Amino acid sequence: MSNYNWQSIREYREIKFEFFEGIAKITINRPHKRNAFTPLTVQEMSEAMEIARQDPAVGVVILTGEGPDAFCSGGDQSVRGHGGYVGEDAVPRLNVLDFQMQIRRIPKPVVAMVAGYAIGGGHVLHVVCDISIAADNARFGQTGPVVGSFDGGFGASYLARVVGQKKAREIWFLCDQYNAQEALDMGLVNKVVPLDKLEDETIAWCRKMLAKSPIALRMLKAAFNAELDGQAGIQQLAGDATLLYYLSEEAKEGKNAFLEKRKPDFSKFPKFP
Ligand code: S0N
Repeated sequence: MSNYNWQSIREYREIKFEFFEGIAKITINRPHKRNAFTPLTVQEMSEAMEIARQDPAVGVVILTGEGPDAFCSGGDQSVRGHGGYVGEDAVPRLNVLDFQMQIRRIPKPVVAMVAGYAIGGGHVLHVVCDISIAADNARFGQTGPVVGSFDGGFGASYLARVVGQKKAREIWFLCDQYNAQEALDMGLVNKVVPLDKLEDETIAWCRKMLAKSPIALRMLKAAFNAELDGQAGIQQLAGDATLLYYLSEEAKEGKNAFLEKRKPDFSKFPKFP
């Protein structure tokens, strides 16, 4: 039961998508399967994340799972087929990888609110979020080498950036589970709170970020990513630089001169050292 007046943004079959005071919340709504995702779950999360990205009223996104037992237990093994997870159109997909990219690319903080299990592909989802707040009942781990899969993308390389190479290899090679305190100790989560305080704490962190300069947060997220994402990361950071340049009188002079069919006059703009 939430203490907050969440308003539904759009109805979905396998997720909930809600809004409250500048925060969009995406909730995987398959508690009977420990919030394992199907291709449809991921498709719905992708659409919701894109809506959250495009809506200027949204400053922060929370990703979570329904109920106290699981954040997400990864891909739904009962629909795993020949080459991916199979939806109603009978096409095998690994579309969660595209969703991971969306979490990294959205220029707003994404907070994983983790109660219960964050396992397999569900663990990777919290890893790629900017911030993870965990309940004291949270359990973390990878299962790929047990169930016949692996995530060699962000699930391996970014995990290693977060917890270090040795620990990341341990997590994948042994497939052990780690409790919330162990996760905090290895830098895998930002904060651990009692389960009944999880939403309050997450909202408090969101409010702190919402009170900050949105462009500063945007530039910082792009900068953190750019170091790891190579040319794609630089492209995002450079796009943000272009956004800022478009806000300047100097850039507007170029556009105005073109539209007014005159030569641009940049002489009044400073040549910073
Ligand atoms: C989460 C666990 C530890 C919870 O244990 P607990 O509390 O004892 O509950 P259970 O009784 O086990 O589960 C309750 C019901 O939920 C079903 N269920 C749970 N998880 C899944 C799941 N992932 N898929 C389908 N069903 C699930 C149970 O079957 C049970 O149902 P009933 O009551 O009907 O029997 C425990 O449940 C657990 O270990 N779950 C499996 C975790 C797991 O191995 N997940 C998959 C890991 N792999 C991925 O996520 C791959 C992700 C991916 O898409 C990918 C990405 C990049 C590259 C490759 C891949 C790739 O797929 O290969």
